[in-house]
Amino acid sequence: MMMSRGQMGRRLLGCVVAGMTLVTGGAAFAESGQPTAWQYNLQESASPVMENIAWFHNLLLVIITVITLFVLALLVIVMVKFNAKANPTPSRTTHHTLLEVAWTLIPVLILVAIAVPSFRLLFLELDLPKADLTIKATGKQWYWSYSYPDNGKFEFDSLMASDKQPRLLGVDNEMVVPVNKVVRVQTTGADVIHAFAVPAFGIKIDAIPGRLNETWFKATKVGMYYGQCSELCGKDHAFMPIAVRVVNDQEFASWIETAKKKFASAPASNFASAADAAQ
Ligand SMILES: [Cu+2]
Repeated sequence: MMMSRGQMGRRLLGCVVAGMTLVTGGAAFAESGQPTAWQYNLQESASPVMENIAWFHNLLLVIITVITLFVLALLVIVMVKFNAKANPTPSRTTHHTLLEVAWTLIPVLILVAIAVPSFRLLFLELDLPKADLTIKATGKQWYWSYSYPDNGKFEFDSLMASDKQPRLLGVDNEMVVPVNKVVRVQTTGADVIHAFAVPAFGIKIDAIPGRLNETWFKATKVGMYYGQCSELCGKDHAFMPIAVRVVNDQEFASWIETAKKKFASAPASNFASAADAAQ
């Protein structure tokens, strides 16, 4: 049975909608806070910024899919209707004012429609709200050091632990933060440029020697969240993961007390001794 053009259009639209649902719903399968096997979508959001990034990503996915299908349809029409066999004597028409205005104006309007939420997202990421606590993350070859300047000023090193899961992401000392609190992360590099990135929080910021960068996140769910150094920084670049444990307020307070004692005697890590420890 032949399908009418309307039927075919509806069926095509059905396929697009089904595909979109699969892609956007795929996040539900991704385990929170870390990459999973066969993952093809973003990690599940665990901060307001990442929720906005995911929303913007899905919006762009819809827009580019519609544009791509529209262009594909035009190409197919041209190939079928206007090939030399089907259309032996081509029309010599040139210029169509309305059409030319339309294909200039419509893309401009699409870009403006994209720019508005894009700038809103940039401001959300870069305009730091009032922070509940500050953590300084220092990138070193090849591990991270975290200090808590407004919670007892202690500092500790966080090295990849090869016996811990998830593989290549587990560390000996995790960075610990309270849930639903605005955490200001200041980053710097002790030797070369590193980058502090945690996908579920939607943060990625360079850690540059001699400079203090800052970003923020508010973790909305307790749990473990993993990230990696995201700037090529030397031979063990792939082995300096970031592990963040999000806990409730009481757990955070008691962790602070333990950490103050545990890391009190630790000398402020200098490069040489830390490099020895990393061997
Ligand atoms: Cu690095």
